[in-house]
Amino acid sequence: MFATHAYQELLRRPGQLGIGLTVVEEVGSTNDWIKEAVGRLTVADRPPSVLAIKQTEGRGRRGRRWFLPEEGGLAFSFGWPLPEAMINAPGPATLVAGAALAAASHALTGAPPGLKYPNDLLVNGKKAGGVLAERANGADGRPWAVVGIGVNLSGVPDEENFDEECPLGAASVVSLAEEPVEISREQYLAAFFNAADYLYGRLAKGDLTPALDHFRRYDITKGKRVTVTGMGDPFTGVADGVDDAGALLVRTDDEVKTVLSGEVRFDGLSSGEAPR
Ligand code: BT5
Repeated sequence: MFATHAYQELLRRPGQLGIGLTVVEEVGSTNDWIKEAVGRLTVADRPPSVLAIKQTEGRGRRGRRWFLPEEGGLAFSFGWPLPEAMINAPGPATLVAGAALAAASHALTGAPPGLKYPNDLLVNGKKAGGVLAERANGADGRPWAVVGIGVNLSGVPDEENFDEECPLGAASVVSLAEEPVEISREQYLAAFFNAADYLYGRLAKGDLTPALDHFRRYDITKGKRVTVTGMGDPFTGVADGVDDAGALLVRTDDEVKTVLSGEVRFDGLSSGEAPR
């Protein structure tokens, strides 16, 4: 079970994100749950957040799937009202989630994880968590970011979940607790929201700097040869970090490209595989 009281005690106040968390026993996708909740809210309402004990239709990006381990996994989502200035470019809201994920993981395990642009959480080159950011409209028509996060705290999904369609197998999936570190869902969730609350608060004021600092600290994309798809013709180059707007810079033979959307993979790997 999830100890809501213990979790609330760990939340730093006066936070906004993560307060009033709803825990649901079973849900298709926590992102869909938040989308529905957001549809009833206005920008003045407290951002909703939800944790699923069991998630049956977990989604990854671009139609891929996310499997919540039977035990030792975490699947949660929250809504964040997009500030006026970000309505057309919600990308930074995604980057912030990755930064908070890395900060929470580092604080609780004592070991720095890696972030693969835009926000895969990696441990020893294997995937331990991911972020799915979407958009939804509130009751007043204002857009919200809907941010969903899956983390393998101490368990990994069954190998039988992975097949040809979903190729990332046991060899490239990892739990945060590779070392025997006990991290509870309550601890992790509170650490995440404490970091996220600060970073999103700054972003709401137009300041992406603290999130960029975090991202750059854990960025393992920089310096790697990458192929970018989903932005017109695929192209290959060397990742050169994120710019001040949170876009990935990729140096090709003749120019520096700015990647704000699209799929980035390390060369030599097929889509969905984690880097080595
Ligand atoms: C992601 O997608 O990494 C985003 C995952 C977001 C999941 C959360 S859970 C709560 C919320 N509600 C939802 O419905 N979703 C969000 P992507 O980069 O597309 O990676 C998907 C790939 O990760 C798939 O191809 C799988 O092979 C692999 N995968 C699935 N489950 C995994 C797991 N538990 N650990 C590591 N890799 C996994």
